[in-house]
Formats: sequence, structure tokens, C-alpha cells
Amino acid sequence: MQKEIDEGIMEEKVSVLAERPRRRPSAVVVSRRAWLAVRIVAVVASVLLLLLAVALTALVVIKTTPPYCSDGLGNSGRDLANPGLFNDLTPSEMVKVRDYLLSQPRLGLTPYDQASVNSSYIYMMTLMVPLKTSVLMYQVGQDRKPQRAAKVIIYRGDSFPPKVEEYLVGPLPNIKYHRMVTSPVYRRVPIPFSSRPVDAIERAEIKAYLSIATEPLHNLFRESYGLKYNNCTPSIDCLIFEDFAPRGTESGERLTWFWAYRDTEGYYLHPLGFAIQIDHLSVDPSEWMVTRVVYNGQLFYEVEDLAERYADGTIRKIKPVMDNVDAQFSTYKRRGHHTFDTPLRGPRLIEPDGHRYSINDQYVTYFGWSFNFHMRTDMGLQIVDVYFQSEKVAYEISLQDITAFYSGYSPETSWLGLYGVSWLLGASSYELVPGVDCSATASFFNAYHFVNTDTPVLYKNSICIFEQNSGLPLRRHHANKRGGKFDSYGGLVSTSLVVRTAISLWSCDYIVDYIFHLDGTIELKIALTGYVQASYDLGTNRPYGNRLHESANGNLHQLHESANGNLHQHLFHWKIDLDIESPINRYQTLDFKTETKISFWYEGSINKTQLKFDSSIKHDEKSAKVPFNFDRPQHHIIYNNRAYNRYGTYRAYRIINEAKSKFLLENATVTRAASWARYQMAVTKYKDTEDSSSSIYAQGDPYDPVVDFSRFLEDNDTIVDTDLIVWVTSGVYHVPHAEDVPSTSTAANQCRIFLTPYNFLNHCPSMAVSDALRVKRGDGVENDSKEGSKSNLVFETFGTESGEPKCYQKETSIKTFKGDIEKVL
Ligand SMILES: *[C@@H]1O[C@H](CO)[C@@H](O)[C@H](O)[C@H]1NC(C)=O
Ligand SMILES: *[C@@H]1O[C@H](CO)[C@@H](O)[C@H](O)[C@H]1NC(C)=O
Ligand SMILES: *[C@@H]1O[C@H](CO)[C@@H](O)[C@H](O)[C@H]1NC(C)=O
Ligand SMILES: *[C@@H]1O[C@H](CO)[C@@H](O)[C@H](O)[C@H]1NC(C)=O
Ligand SMILES: *[C@@H]1O[C@H](CO)[C@@H](O)[C@H](O)[C@H]1NC(C)=O
Ligand SMILES: [Cu+2]
Repeated sequence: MQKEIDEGIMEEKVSVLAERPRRRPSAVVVSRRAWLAVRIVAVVASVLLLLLAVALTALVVIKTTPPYCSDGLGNSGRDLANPGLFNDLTPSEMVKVRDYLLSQPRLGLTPYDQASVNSSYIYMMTLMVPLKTSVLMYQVGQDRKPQRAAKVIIYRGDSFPPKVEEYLVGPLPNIKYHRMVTSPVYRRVPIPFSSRPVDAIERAEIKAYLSIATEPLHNLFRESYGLKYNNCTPSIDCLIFEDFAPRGTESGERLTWFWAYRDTEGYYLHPLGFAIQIDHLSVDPSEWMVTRVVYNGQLFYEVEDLAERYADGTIRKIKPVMDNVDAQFSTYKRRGHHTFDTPLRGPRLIEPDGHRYSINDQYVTYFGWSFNFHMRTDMGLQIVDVYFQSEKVAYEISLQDITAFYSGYSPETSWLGLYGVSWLLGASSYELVPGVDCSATASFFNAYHFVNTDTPVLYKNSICIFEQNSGLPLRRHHANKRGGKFDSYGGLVSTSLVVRTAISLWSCDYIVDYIFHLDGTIELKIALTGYVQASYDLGTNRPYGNRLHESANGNLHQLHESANGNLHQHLFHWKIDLDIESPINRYQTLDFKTETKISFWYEGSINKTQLKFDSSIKHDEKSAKVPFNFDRPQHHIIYNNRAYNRYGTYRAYRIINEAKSKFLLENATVTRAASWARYQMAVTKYKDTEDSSSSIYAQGDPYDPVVDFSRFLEDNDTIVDTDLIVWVTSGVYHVPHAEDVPSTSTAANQCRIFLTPYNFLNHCPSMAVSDALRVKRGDGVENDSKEGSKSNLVFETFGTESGEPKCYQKETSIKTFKGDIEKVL
């Protein structure tokens, strides 16, 4: 109705306008030329008006839309042309190493794309970080810059017996030598072929083998699960096999269980209760054989036996039903109580003055911190050469291994014990998603790996660095008089620099953070997420965990598809090479106890019981092993006996392990390659050879490991006033529960270790931060009669701009995500 009326008025107006010219008298005759001039002026005027309008609009937009915040301090990106001391191998260096080695006739290497298990070929190459002594000499100007070299792992399937060799190839980029190197800490020389990680070449042969070996089971797969292994359609009717380790129950075996899963999103939660064990020790796949097959809780030694007995119906059959809607329980599709959700975006980070950290290639500085990061293909991201306020703190901080030891009844779970480093923590650190995995404002870095490949492989945006606001004050105090009258306030929000990678191993994801705080603290954190590895639940696995799912029409007394989450312990090992002002340090514990003493102030009549500590210097490696002991509270201090702070106290850093996890499996044979887990902490004398507590060979033979960390302590070196390495173990027990579906959440699953200054400085270094706040009374004199008056408060912000940001933060879009790794060159 309203609309009609409006339209009526409009029509009237239009008709009035239209009539006007007709009424105007046309007494004045205008010359054509003048008319033209008038028209030109009119056109020019309207163009000018239009321009003015555009300019005005632009001005309004500019005035009301804040600009992008400045970039802040610099970020030069990676300089692949001039790699620094700790920088990873560049793609062109990798190609040079590959071409050099392939051109050495005496090495007899086959190019990767033509290699098979029975050839000699390059498995992996990674930077050989120069020896610490030569780096330190170079840094004080007493030696030339150490040359760059690559460490190359070569699989020799064509030698007899087959073996693994490690070579040093250098100097880069103009290669002149290659030398076979044997680490003195390797207990097995030559490195046994059976302890090598399964690589892509062997994996392809295994897939082909499984394809043929399981052919007689075509009918069983189709009838039991509605799935096929050969000629299937991915995500529709495929049965997939995943291999688990260790590969056998004794040293020297290569017997791998392959578990069958339904190929669907979150397949880890869809075990089918079928497993096949293959002996693939021989370099000749024609000698491989099936050693065991398990179907629905029944054990067979030959595929044909199972197939026959299935056909004549003499075994317990299974027919789990899984409808497509029900199968979505394992996906990341949204579900649950939508009513509790607020469909709004969550908070995000803003850096109103741009990044406060700077990155020059792989060298980072942030509020007094400086360090390098580098990516090892086997052990993942490491931090080296750490300084705080120009003082040396640590030479290396690095993750060494991630293990998980499982329990269960079923054939797979009962022997499951995983060593992450053998599955390559670095080459399993995939692309990070801006805004989810890291702040969208983060700086992202690519990594390059040369493993399972004929050419370098780009891992885009697999490392991120960002400054975060923890939402918690680093320090604050509200000073008030009794009665609550305000006196003064001081505070500083806790911001810190995060260097992050996320490792995806099998079903699990481990978010690994190195965090640098304003107070001189370094935090090492692993947050667990991803899927749990479920086992097929016949009831026999139930004492070891919780049932995670049951197919919709399942009935407890009927055979059906259901998944159990089995108990396991995750353990993480860290190497911390602290150098407090110099490499020459000591290790001391403060041992807490109680004392009961007559109190002098009460005329000797009253006893006071209180805590005290005795400090004790650890003289040798054997007394520097810290077993899990709740009854003996201790602080662990690494100090420099020749460096003092202003008060004459030794400069030190304290090590705090927030995620102690008692290791009960120390006598289990499968954990021998994780002998480090026996100690919460151990301190050893630095040795170039004792570079890592684990190795890529851990998984292949955990029973007689190539590297056994406990031997590092065996020589019982003196550790007073020498270069010390602190090895720290953290971990968690994990009993998967219903809320682990589809994924474990990080909230309650974080393992943290702190390295915090302990008399290293004279006061809290965060006092130097200008972004702090101090509030006090302006008149300097307390005036009780000015009750409730705020006018005289003075806000000190030490020069940093306060107030709302006047800019937009530039963010990296989710759309930059690609997911795939990519061959380069
Ligand atoms: C090596 O393995 C390949 C593929 O399995 C095979 O064709 C070849 O004959 C083997 N060579 C030797 C010398 O055994
Ligand atoms: C105080 O403690 C000491 C030592 O334990 C004991 O010998 C003494 O009797 C106590 N004195 C009193 C007043 O409790
Ligand atoms: C492991 O074996 C040793 C020696 O037999 C024994 O002292 C120790 O208690 C065992 N550890 C555990 C956790 O059972
Ligand atoms: C380790 O060495 C120290 C000093 O050399 C010695 O006193 C101690 O008994 C040794 N410890 C063991 C367990 O051998
Ligand atoms: C305290 O405040 C009262 C009321 O504002 C004022 O009259 C008095 O002079 C003040 N005293 C001092 C010591 O500043
Ligand atoms: Cu877990």
C-alpha cells in the first residue's frame, strides 16, 4: 500500500518536471556557438563535480577504513643462495650431492626412480651440522667458517649381506669428497639392513605383494566387509592396509603386521579385525611370505587355509554392518548440540605496530632473544645457538624422539611400540594452516627434504613463527591499603614468540612448540591431537581401554563393527645443551627436606618445623641420572661456577619438567631403543659423537638398538666444570575415551618443559619492556579526604603507544593452503 502511494507521488513530480520547459518563454535567441560553449562548460563542470565526488568518497573511505598495520621489524625470508652455518640443505645443494654421488662409479648407486629393494641407492640426505668446537672457534674468530657438508644415508640392498651406510659429502657447494662415516656410538656396525626404516620403494613392493597375497580372500573381504583390496573405488569400497611396528619380536626380524581398515575419513577408527603378517626381510620380494593371518579373532598361518575354511564355513564369520550415515562418526563433519554454539568468529591476534620479531633467513631475534632454527629430516625442527640479552644460554635445544608403547590383546596392539624418529619427524611436519594451526599473522617458512625421492621435495609453510598474547599478565600487582583503598598498580601482558611445527605420524598429530618468553624463560611444549589408533573390539581389548564406537545397528551379542581405544604411553625426549655464559657448567640439585628447630625468638621452648634445602653438585654422569621420584622434591640447576650476577650468586638456568611420566616399561624388550625413558632427566658431558639419543634405526630393531642412550652414561664421565647436555623425558599415559572421537583435544594433553633463568640476571628482564603499564596517584601524597577521586591517577606506559589500534592486521588467507608436498628442480 505504502509503495503504491509513493509511486503515485513520483509520477506527479515527473510530470511537473516534464512540463516545465514547455511553459518557459523562448524570447532570447542564443547563438549556436554560445550554446556550444555553454554545453562544454556544463560537461566540464559535471566531470569536475564527478571527480570531486569520487575524491570526497575516497577521502571518507580512507578516513574511516584503517590501513594495514605496518610490517614491523624485518623478515627477509629464506636466502637459498647463501646458506648460513646452521641453515638446512638448499634444494640446489641436494641436487649437487645427488649428482655427485651418482657420478661416483665406485659407489655403484642406482638412481632412485630405477631402484628396487635389491639396489644401492640414496635413501635420505640432511645437513651435517658442523661440530660444536669448530662453530665456537669460528664465532670467536679463531677459525675459518666451517664448511658445509651433507650426511647421506645409503641403502645397500645389493651387497652381501645387505646393509646401510652413512656418508659425509662436502664441501658444499663445490663437492670434493665423500667419506663413509661410522658414528662411534653406533652399537651395530655395519648398520643392519633389517633396522632401516621402510622406505617408499619397499612400501611399493609390499603393496604389490599384498595385492597378490590377499587375492584368495577377495570373497571374504566382499562378504564380510563389503570391501575390496584390488580394483576398488577409493572412499567407497576400499579396504586399506596400514603397517605397524616393531617388525617382529626379536632382533633381526622384519615381520610386519598390516591392519585392515575401511577407507573412509578418519579410517583409524574403522579397524576391521583383519590383520596379515608378512616376512619381508629378504631383498628379493619373491622370498617374502605371509607368516600369520588373523580374521575375527582366529589365527591362521596361510592365506589359503583361511580362504578354504571361510569357504566351507568351518570358522566364525563376521558381517559388520556400517551404514554411510553412521560411518560419519569418524569425520570432522559438524555435529552435536548446535544450540550451545554462538555462530560468531573467535578472537584473533592483532599486532598494531607490526611484528616485534625479526627474521633473517633462519636467524630470529625477539626482545633480547636470538637463535637459529633448522629442520632435520629425521628429528624435526631444532633450535641452535640461543642468546638472551647478548648472553649465551644454549647451544642446542631439540626434540630427539617421540614414542608410544601400546597394550592390548589383539595381535597388532599387543606388539605395538612406535618410534617416531624412524618415521621421520621432520619429513612428517606438513603444511600449517594460517588462522588455525598458527596465528594468521604468523611468518611461515618452507622446508625442503630429500628422502624417498629422486629430487628435493618442498614442504610449503611447514614452520611458523608468531608472537602470541597469552591473555595472562606476565606480572601484575594491585597494591592497596587495608580496606581496599587503591595505592598503585603495575602490570605487563605475557607475550611470547612461538616457533611451531606440527608432526603428523600415523593417526596422531603432535604440535611441537619452542616458546621464548619475555622473562628469559624458554618453554618446550608438545600438544597431542589427531586420531587415536583404534583396535577391533571383540571384547578382548576392552580391559586395555574404552569402546569408542559401535556401528549403529550393532548388538552386543552379535558380531558387528566396533572400535576400542587401547592404553598407551606417549614419551618425548629432549636434548638441551645449555651453555650458561660459556660451555663450562655444573649441575646442582636443591634437595628439599624438613628441619625441626628450636625457635630462638620464643625462649627455646617451641619447635618450628619448616622446609629447607641442601644443594648438591653432581660430579659424574651416573649420579646425574634422575629417576622418577615423587618422594624427593628437587630443583635442577645448571650453573656457571665462574659467572656471577651482581649479588655474587652463580648465574644459572633451572630446568622444570611439568610433564613427568613414570616409565613402568623399563624392562620390556620393545623399549630398549628408548632407554632414555628410564630417566626423567640425565646430564652427560658433551661429546660430538653423542649427537642424538635415538636414531632412524630405532624402530627397525628396538631389541638390539643401533643407538642405546643408557650407554652415554656408562662411562661415568666427570661432569663438573665441563660442557653439559641435559636430556629430559616427558610424557603422558593415554587411555582413549569417547571424547577422543573423532580427535584427541589439546586442552588437557600438553607436555611442557621450562628452562627458566635462575640468578642469571639481576632482576626480571621483562622490566625492560616498554609496553608495560604503571598506575599511581598523581599527587604523590595520599589524601584520605579525596575519597573515590580518580582524577589524580597517573598512567605510565613508557613510550609505547596505547589505545585502540588504528590499522587492520594483514593475515595469510586459508586459501593459500595447498596440502600436498611438491617435488622441486
Ligand atoms: C632385483 O629386484 C628386481 C625387482 O624386484 C628384479 O627384477 C631383479 O631381477 C632383481 N635383481 C637381482 C640381481 O636380484
Ligand atoms: C624440639 O625438637 C627436638 C628435636 O626433635 C626435641 O629434642 C625437643 O624435645 C623438642 N622440644 C620441644 C619443646 O618440643
Ligand atoms: C626392572 O628390572 C629390575 C631388575 O630386575 C628391577 O629392579 C626393576 O624393579 C624392574 N622395573 C620395573 C618397573 O618393574
Ligand atoms: C662414577 O665416578 C665417580 C668418580 O669418578 C665414582 O666416585 C663413582 O663411584 C662412579 N659411579 C659408579 C656408579 O661407578
Ligand atoms: C585533600 O583533599 C581535600 C579535598 O579535595 C583538599 O581540601 C585538601 O587540601 C587535600 N589535602 C592535601 C594534603 O592535598
Ligand atoms: Cu595417545
